[in-house]
Amino acid sequence: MSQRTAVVTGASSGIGAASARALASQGWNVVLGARRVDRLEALAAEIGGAAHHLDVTDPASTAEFCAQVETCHLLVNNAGGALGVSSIAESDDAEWLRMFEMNVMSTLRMTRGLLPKLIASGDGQVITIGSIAARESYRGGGGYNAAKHAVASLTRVLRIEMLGLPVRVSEIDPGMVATEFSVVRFGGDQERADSVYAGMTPLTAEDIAETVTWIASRPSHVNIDQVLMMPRDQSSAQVVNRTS
Ligand code: 8X3
Repeated sequence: MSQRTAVVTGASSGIGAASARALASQGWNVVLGARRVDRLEALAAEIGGAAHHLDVTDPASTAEFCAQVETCHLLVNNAGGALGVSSIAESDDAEWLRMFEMNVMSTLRMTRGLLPKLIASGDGQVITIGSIAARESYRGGGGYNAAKHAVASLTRVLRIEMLGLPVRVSEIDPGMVATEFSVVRFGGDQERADSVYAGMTPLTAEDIAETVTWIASRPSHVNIDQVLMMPRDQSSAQVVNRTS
């Protein structure tokens, strides 16, 4: 079989970079997209993939990126993130809109942009990285919970609309994962970000990447719809054991 191509968004770090590495190690040709092109190019040199600038919050950048992808069998919608922990009463419109751009519109535009190529591949797959925040609401989660719930809805609608077409649709919803996620959420405050994982053992980006490659390697008649992945120390969004 000829080499299959996977596109990974947010591939410069964390779950995106780990997924790109894991897919490449299983023989996939990987096309990496992210804003930090220097990091992307270093990763592409390491794993043998292609790297293109991609700002998933910018429709023109997304369109340009998708046009550079010749064939696509797998899209990993990984780019996304949270900004702050404001209450609803104190929420900031700009922060909410940014989170909807980062998580919802990005997933929509990337998926829509590559869908013709995924269908044309004859055996396409979309794997979207959701979150426990797509399933539960928590204090201070406002904009992020709403955005990830929207991503989950989009994913489920896509699953329905792909019936009869050769495209599988999956969502992985991780709980706490030690990546740059919390550093970004807290505006670069590393100490505050570290405190999120204090006394507990979070998942790693590689743990999620293993699930990406597992889903991607199921036989083509098997669709893994949703996977909820939590660290042993976490049983729900806000119930965490901190004695480890
Ligand atoms: C990240 C998990 O619990 O911070 O998506 O929302 S959480």
